[in-house]
Amino acid sequence: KQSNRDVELGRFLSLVLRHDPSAAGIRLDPHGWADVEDLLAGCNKAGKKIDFESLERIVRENGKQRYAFNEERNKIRANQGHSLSVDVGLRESLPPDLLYHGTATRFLDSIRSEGIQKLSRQHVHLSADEKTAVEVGKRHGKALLLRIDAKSMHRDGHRFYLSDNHVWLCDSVPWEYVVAD
Ligand code: HQG
Repeated sequence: KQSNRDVELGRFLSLVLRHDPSAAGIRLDPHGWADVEDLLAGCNKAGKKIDFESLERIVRENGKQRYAFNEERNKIRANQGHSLSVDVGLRESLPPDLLYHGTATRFLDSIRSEGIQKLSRQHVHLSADEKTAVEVGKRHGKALLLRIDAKSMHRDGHRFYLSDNHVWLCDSVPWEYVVAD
C-alpha cells in the first residue's frame, strides 16, 4: 500500500501530467511526455519534495498504473485522463460487448438528455468491470452504475480506444446505448 506522502505526490503528478504542467513550471510535448529532470526540479521548486527514486516507486506502486516512463526513463507521462489535448498514441480496439460507466445519481437526468459526455477530459472513461466503474462513480457522490452496449456502439461506427492501463475510452455515449435495467 502506498504511503500518504506518495498518494499526495501522485495527486500532484496527475495534476501536472494531465491538466496543468505549469503547476510545476514545465511543459509537455505533443505526446504528453514530460522531461523527468525538469519534472523533478519543478516539483521540488513547487514545494513537493521528490527524487528519482520516489518517482520510480510511485509509478511502480500506483494502483491504476496511471503513469509510464519511456524506455530510457528520462521521460514520463500519464497513460490517460488528460484534459490537455495530447496524443498518447491510443490504440483503437474492439470493445467487449458490455462496458461500464460509473457516475453519480445526481447526474442521471442530465446524462439521460445529453448522453455521457467527456466534459473537461479528452474522452469518456469506461471500465471493463462493474467494480471499477462503481469506484469511479463514488468519487462524485452516490454511485450509479451504467451498462453500455459497446457492441452496438461499435457496430454503429463509434470508435473505442484502450489506454495502456486498460481504461476504455470513447468520444461520447448517446443515451440510447445505455442498457435499461
Ligand atoms: C459525468 C479517474 C452530467 C460523468 C477514474 C462523471 C476514471 C455528466 C463526471 C477517470 C454528463 C465527469 C475519469 C452529462 C458525463 N451530464 N454529468 N451529460 N456526462 N457526466 O472525473 O469518468 O483516478 O471527468 O459521469 O478512475 O468520473 O484520475 O470523469 O461522473 O478512469 O486516474 O461527469 O478518472 O481516474 O467526471 O473519471 P470525470 P470520470 P484517475
